[in-house]
Amino acid sequence: MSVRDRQSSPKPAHPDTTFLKDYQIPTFKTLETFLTFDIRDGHTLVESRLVLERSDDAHEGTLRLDGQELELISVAVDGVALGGNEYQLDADSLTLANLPDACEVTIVTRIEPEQNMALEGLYKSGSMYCTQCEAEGFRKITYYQDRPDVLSRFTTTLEADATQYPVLLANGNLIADERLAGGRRRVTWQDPFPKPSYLFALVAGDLALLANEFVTASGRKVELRIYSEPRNIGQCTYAMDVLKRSMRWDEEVFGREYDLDIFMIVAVEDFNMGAMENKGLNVFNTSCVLATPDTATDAAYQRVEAVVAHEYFHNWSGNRVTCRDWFQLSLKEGFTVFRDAEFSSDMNSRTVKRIEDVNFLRSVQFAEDSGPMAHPVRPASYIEISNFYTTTVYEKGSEVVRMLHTMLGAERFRQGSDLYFERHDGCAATTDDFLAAMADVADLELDQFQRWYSQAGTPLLEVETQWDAGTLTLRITQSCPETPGQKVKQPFHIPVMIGLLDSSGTELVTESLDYRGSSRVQHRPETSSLLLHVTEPVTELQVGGLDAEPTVSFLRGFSAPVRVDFPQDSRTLAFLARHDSDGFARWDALQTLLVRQITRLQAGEPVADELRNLFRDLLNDAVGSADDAEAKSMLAAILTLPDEGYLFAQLASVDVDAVCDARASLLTELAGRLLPQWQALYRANAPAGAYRPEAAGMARRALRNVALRYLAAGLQGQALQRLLEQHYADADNLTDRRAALVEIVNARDLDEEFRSSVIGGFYELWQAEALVVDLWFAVQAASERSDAATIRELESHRAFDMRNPNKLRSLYGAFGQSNHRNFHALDGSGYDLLTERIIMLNKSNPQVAARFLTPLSRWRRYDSRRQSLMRAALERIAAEDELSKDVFEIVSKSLATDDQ
Ligand code: B3K
Ligand code: ZN
Repeated sequence: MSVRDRQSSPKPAHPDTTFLKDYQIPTFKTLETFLTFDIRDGHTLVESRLVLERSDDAHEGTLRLDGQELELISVAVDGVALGGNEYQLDADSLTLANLPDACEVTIVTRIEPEQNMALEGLYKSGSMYCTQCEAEGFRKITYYQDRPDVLSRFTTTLEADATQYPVLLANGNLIADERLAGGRRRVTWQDPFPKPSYLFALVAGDLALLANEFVTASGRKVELRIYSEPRNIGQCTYAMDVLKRSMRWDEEVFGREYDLDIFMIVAVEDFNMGAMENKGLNVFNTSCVLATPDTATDAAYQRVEAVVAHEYFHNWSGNRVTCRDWFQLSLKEGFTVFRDAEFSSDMNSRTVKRIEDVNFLRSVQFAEDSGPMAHPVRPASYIEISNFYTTTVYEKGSEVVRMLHTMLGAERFRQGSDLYFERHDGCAATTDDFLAAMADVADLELDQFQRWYSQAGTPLLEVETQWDAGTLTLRITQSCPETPGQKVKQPFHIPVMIGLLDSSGTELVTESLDYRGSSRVQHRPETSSLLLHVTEPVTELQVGGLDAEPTVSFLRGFSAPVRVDFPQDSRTLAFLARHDSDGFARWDALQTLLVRQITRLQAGEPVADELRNLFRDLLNDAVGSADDAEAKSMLAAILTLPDEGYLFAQLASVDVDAVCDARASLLTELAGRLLPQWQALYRANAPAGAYRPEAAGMARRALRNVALRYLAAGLQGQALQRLLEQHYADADNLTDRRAALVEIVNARDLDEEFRSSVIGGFYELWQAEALVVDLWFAVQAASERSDAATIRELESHRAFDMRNPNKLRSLYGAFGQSNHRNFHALDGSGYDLLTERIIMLNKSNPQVAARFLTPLSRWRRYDSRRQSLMRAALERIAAEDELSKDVFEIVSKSLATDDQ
């Protein structure tokens, strides 16, 4: 019997909230899942046969299956078709009652991937079919217990036109391949590892293949395949190299070996995020796989490296051990971000990676933690889980794992991770399970540490020192601001790495040092530091036996994700920036000086001599430094001014123009006063040979392009134009070409004809490369010279595509997040533009629409005029009919006046 009942899902006015406290085990286990996809032009039929068994603890035979936007064709139990009165169907579910303890349920649904603009479930990207199921996309393919704690063995059969779709892929191993009548083909894939539905994937297309192999530590051969549209396959070799390095690294550092005989990556142009770790069949945004010197910057190469590794590492941290429910998301994401960061640190400069990560955390996660969407690493509730793939769950989650690593030490941490994998292999686990494994191998009580998972907000450490007859006392007061729904916070367990320097910069923390704390304190000889476990509201550390008052290097390596208020004077900070043996602490001291200076400039105070002299010395050292990649990339990081987003996140309230003006005037001053030094640095780092995506070249380019940044701020007229023209013309790679393009797009006193000929010429030359065109859009969208009207012109460019998330991010993401002056224009034109597009995307692609709300959600941090404009924008969105859950949640939480 054919039911043909299309359940489109008009969204309820006030969508439900899901709470962690309401978790219940599933009523049925799904032992086997047999899926057949009959792919036709315009629609696909999906047959799903589920082998079910009632869970031991479940008392009733009711099975609720999730399903959305599906046309139900038929339902049968043990081969007997059900009539429409024998099940319950609504917009989100199909419920079957009185099922036997063990049974088979067969469901046929009809879907239209060609119409799927939300890019969740099965959809079409160009000529290729692909899927994205995490978190809750599988329910748009068929009715299923679409939750991560239902693990099942999947067997997937795909039927499609053999000529149009010669490549048919799913998870696991290929077990059958046959030609059918009418030019069709049928293949079957079987995945021996039980998995939740969010890890399901299929791909069908006419794709090119890059193949390779890997031999695991135990000697098993694994076939490696990267698929892409044929025109892109030449750009996949770097990703293949990274994949092999990641596989080896995970064996060596975490003892994790790959488990299937085949590992596949498919590059897709239309994708809502970076990539997805589906079992044995990772699906990637092209932006995270493709890389050649002309189409990827050094930063893009590093992103490919990080993301390929990240998705591969999920095979253990996420797939073999998965999450019990979506509140546990950081169990896999925080841990896997930590793992990929360690990998990148081992492949590149560890210190620079740390600086980049902290920079990002402070700019984006700290802002999230102090805004209306603040939530714990393990949230307690959500309306739409897609909104919780956040920097808090990912990056702060990784910081929490890093703190465990710091406290346990590398060896113990590895024992803890081995124990965690051993205990929970093949299961769905919780963040508490992870902590329990770490606690069980260490001599540590982690109950208080658990608060990092359950309390939101960025803790603040206020530090005071006292020097008295050879004894230094550090008094650390911890607090944490209130966040939505959490007014009062309990003290955190915060590991703080502390170094002490004498006046010549010599490290004073040694074996023989006399120290004691009001909480536990340990000596860490490998970093000449003390590790203080800050656990009390006020924690004290006393260090005796010192000859003179030392300089304190506080929170080395950023050993905890906290803000620090330590009133060290400018001389002390400049001293640390010069002498600290911890590279991160050197950068951090300079950042503090710079942020302080920018704040002072806003108040009309001049640039301090201290800072100018420090820059001069750093520059002189940099020009004369040996050709050492580590030192050069470190210097490039140190000499870069904090960007506007970073500054905004450090301030309690933001005066947009004043901050941007102050930053610009500091740049101009440091550029103008030290022009010869910047020129020397620029020349000293000219390319040494053809482009290679390797540390040495990346470091030279980074340093030379920092110099270019200052030179562009310090030079005018013909001199500036000659420099930029030359830099642009000489570039044999996208990193250098982009650096010149950014300056040319931003410069105010360049010949307009030159400017537009470079911008137009760039497009003409690279129009066939989608990712390069994305960069071209993004550079313009982020430019101070582009107001909302410019963005509207760019929207009508023939290369712009409202369906492609990469293009959307290039334009609206860059405009809302990086083009502060114009996005926050006082006539409201920036807010209007973003609001209109969010309203439009709310219907076609809610996940992407919700992401673009982030800058508006921070409205309370601005002046009263901007506040009222931004609030009006949010209210306009809130008033729309049929808001998606994604957009509804962020808008309503942004506008909420009291705690929810
Ligand atoms: N796990 C995916 C993210 C899925 C996002 C769903 N909205 C990629 C990753 O973090 O590895
Ligand atoms: Zn991940």
